[in-house]
Amino acid sequence: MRSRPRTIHPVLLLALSAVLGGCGKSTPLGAAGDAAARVYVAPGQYDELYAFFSGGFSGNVSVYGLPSGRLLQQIPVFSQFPEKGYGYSEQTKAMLNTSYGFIPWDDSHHPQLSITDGKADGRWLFINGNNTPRIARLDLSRFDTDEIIEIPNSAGGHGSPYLTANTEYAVSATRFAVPEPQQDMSIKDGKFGGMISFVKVDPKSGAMSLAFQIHVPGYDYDLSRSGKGPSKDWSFFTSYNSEEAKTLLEANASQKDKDYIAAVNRTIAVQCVAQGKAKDWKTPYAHNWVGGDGVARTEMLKTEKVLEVTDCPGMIYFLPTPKSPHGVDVDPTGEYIVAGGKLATVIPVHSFSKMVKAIEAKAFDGEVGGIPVLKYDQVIAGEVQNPGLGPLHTEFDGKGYAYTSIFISSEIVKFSLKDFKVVDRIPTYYSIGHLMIPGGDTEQPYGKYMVALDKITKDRYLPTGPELAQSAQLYDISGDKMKLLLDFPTAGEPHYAQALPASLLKDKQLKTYQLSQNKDPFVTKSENDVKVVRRGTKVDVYMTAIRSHFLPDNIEGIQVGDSVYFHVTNLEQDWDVPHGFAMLGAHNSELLIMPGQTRTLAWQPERAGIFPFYCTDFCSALHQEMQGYIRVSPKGSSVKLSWNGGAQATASAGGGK
Ligand code: K7E
Ligand code: CUA
Repeated sequence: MRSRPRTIHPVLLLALSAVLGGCGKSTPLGAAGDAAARVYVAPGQYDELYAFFSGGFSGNVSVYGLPSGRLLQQIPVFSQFPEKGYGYSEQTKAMLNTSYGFIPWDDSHHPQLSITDGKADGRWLFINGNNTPRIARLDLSRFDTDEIIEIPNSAGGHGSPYLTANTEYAVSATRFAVPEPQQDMSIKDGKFGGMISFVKVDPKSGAMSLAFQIHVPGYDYDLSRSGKGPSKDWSFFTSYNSEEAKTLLEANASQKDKDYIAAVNRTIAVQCVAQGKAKDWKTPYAHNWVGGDGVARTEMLKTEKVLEVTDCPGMIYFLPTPKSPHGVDVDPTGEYIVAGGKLATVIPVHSFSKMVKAIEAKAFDGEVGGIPVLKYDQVIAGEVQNPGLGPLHTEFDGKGYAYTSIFISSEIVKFSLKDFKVVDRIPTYYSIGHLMIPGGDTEQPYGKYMVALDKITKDRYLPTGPELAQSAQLYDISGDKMKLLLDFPTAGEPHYAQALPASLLKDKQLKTYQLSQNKDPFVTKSENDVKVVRRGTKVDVYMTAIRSHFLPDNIEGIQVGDSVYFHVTNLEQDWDVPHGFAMLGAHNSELLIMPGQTRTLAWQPERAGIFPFYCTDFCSALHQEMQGYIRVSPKGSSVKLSWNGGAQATASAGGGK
């Protein structure tokens, strides 16, 4: 959630204002005495971990080194990103296609590293788009978005893209109940529904495909985690608003003492689908991916397999959970399912083994929407007393302790999974949402560090107008007591993050694209091959870039009303030598072209004149000389098409033959 205090119960607002009301300076800094030494990574030295942060409403992912907190990279995912030409170049535009058309923005919350044998394998990063529900897959040898699949029959893909224990599936749950399937109906009187989706991940290629969906009651499904070890067949989804309120949810969705965690047995669901128990629904959705030619394409799909809960007994149960739960997190052993009830006074911890017994014994408190409700006292392992106000998310250190973020009272509590007693607590600055322990959601936490992802920074940094920095904090969790090490601002609003040891990624980074392997349909592999081709009003410019010139760099015979495509191939085969390309007056961003890669900028000249273009990336001592001109003549002009460079050059333009 973009957690302004508006989601909070009025009574708790008082407590909130007590925390945030002043400017918070009364809280001592509380950093560890040796904090500076613990986070100092000397110039030229590498960090110990890569950390991937969601950008929230930036729609992207940012990459930091830990423990230094140094920003290493921003990876565009759901939002156009002019710095890299992402969503602007012809090769990348299709990544942002949806059934609603081209959507150049989303709200990304939950990065998930691919997992093999219970721990991060360094292959892919998945992340959800909330607003127009989507899941993206990024390749971690290139730090690039390779695939985005839209989730149909969904509104608000928040509980996503949480992975199953071996990356078999990524899941998604509808945050907003809507008519299922979508149709015109009264908001007040209409019966809305929810949808839980399972997206299959190909174990070799990572390619995603929608496997099946489960039509569930119209609550707000919030977050998810899948089981591990003994619980690996199960996925858990929190829901709130079991009141099914349609208006003023802050009060109307907070009536009941308990909402539900939905426990879904994936194996039974898969069997039901195989037995033909799912129905075909017809909601269009887009699947976008980068092909072997480096060009993104879109397939519009039309059919999804939807299971009704009553058609697949044993597939889904409800665990009553106080109160308006947000996070649901499964410990490394797969036994404990920890919920974060935003308005709850305790942290409820469910037991997987008790849940299985309760299902066998049919210990139900009736059912809702065809889903059996398990008896709370038959599934609860324990309740953490006095955790603080507004527990949200929990991660684990693999040594028997859980760490829960507490939003309203701005702190993290550490509790023992043996007796559910709080053993330590430490302030955050301020209003923590998620927290992250590297590997802390896997079977083998890396431990050592913990990161708080904060909503509000107030007085922590130099003020910057009405909007202040978003922020994260790094803690040392290697000892009994948590210790604050570092504050660092983040790009975008960090909801969640994941981290893994640098050794898993640093030696497998792609350094250049092989020019000889470039299969872009408009590649130019040598300066001999540069050319300009007109077909009617469409003009294709086959251009090359190498330190420190473009070819051709003079083109005449372009006319107002043409559609000009600059297909620029970077001929460099050295690491870290991208070239840029930008054109005066283009309704577009720059291109940023990696070594060996081709990128295309579309340009519609609107007036006659001489238009310069240039390289935007400071690539060499003569970077400022890396420029050229296009002559644009009025429509119907007799100026002949000509250019310089290349075996077929017909250039009469300056510098031509
Ligand atoms: Cu708690 Cu969107 Cu995971 Cu924000 S979410 S905090
Ligand atoms: Cu190429 Cu600057």
